[in-house]
Amino acid sequence: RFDAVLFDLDGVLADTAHIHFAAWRRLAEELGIHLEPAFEEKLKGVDRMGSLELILAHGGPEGSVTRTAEEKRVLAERKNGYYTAAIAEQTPDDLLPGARRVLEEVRAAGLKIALASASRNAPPLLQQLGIAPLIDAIADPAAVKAPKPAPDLFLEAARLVGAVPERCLGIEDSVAGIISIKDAGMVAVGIGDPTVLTRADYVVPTTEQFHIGDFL
Ligand code: B16
Ligand code: MG
Repeated sequence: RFDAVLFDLDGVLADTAHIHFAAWRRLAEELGIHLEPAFEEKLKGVDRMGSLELILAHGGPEGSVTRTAEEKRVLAERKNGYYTAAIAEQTPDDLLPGARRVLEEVRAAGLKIALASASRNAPPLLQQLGIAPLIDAIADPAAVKAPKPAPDLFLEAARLVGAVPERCLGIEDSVAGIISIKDAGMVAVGIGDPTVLTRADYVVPTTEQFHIGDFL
């Protein structure tokens, strides 16, 4: 029934949301903007410039409009420096429980594996986590027109492994990501809360509860 499984990264294979958030919080504080812990949820699955816009808007209505595109690029680059320094410390112990087993089971079942992450830092992070050899292709978010919730990144991931959308299973923890998968014409597995991930075809609470055998 399936030829490929397309994985999101943050929230599915690794728990990098809190690392992203710590980096954004540091930048925000430098700008005099306070981010309460609940803000972390708002940034999940949102790409880099989209996240910056949400944070600037949180600081006040003038935060975004008074800055030029170049100033915003510099701010996003500063946050990325904090983030890349932190992920350089990641090790295979930082994989989410079950992540490595899931990848190995999908491979053993003879299916292709592609990554569909909004993160431009995915390649070095996969190396740090020791799972790069288990992944056949990484869709480059810079190479697609529209970020999640558009279907582009998942369609690109499918294309890279030569699979048609109808025969792809997409796995995501964010609402935006589930919308991408469904609008790409794929079957969606949500990782998290079924009352939040309402468009997913199936939902499991954590990666640990996902078994490819249930879908074959
Ligand atoms: P970067 P995912 C997303 O990863 C994160 O959830 C989101 O918080 C982050 O802003 C985005 O990647 C872009 O990351 O700044 O490294 O390019 O869930 O799509 O794997
Ligand atoms: Mg995610």
